[in-house]
Amino acid sequence: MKDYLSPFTVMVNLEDGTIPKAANVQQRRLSDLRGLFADQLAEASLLTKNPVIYQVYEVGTNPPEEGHLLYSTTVIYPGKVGNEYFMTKGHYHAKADRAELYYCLQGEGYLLLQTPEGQVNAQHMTPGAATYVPPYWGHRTINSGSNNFIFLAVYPADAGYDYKTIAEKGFASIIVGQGGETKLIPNPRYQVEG
Ligand code: M6P
Ligand code: ZN
Repeated sequence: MKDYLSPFTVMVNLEDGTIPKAANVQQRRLSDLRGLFADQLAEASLLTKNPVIYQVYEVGTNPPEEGHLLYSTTVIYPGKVGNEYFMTKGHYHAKADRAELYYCLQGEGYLLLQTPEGQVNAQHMTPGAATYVPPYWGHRTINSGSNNFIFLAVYPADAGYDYKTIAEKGFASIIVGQGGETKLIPNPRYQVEG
């Protein structure tokens, strides 16, 4: 007889974005994002404090196999490195044709997307925004507000992570706060090829 996985429910705490029964909790400090911020002097100076940039609570009960989904909440704390807002590392999917859905629960920020050729797209997210990451787009989230930016993400269990491309080339654009305004500007450290 077929071995069916039993349906289940996991609660997301809507106050703080945590998933108390998460199988996987990942905390990322600035040292885990070393080299990703445009202002390397500001990054080096803040590394002495090494603040927590974000936490991910993943419901990991599903096997990482085609057909299953995984889901997680991410809480990005407010802050900046130089004038660039706190953000996630960002990744392409190891299986690049796998899509993803983001749903904003609290705060405000951007989902920054990029094709392998360097075409960039920024989606503003506020509570209630359901933003689709189509296949092949690399993605990173950025907290452009002054409170926690919290969202739920749902993705194919076999999507996997390619962090290397972003670590080597970066994103073509960055999101900064300058003079009370949030701006999408070219990334001075973006590596076009090689
Ligand atoms: C979302 C999902 C997760 C991802 C997390 C943090 O919750 O996309 O798969 O792990 O954001 O992003 P990153 O893995 O780029 O640090
Ligand atoms: Zn993803």
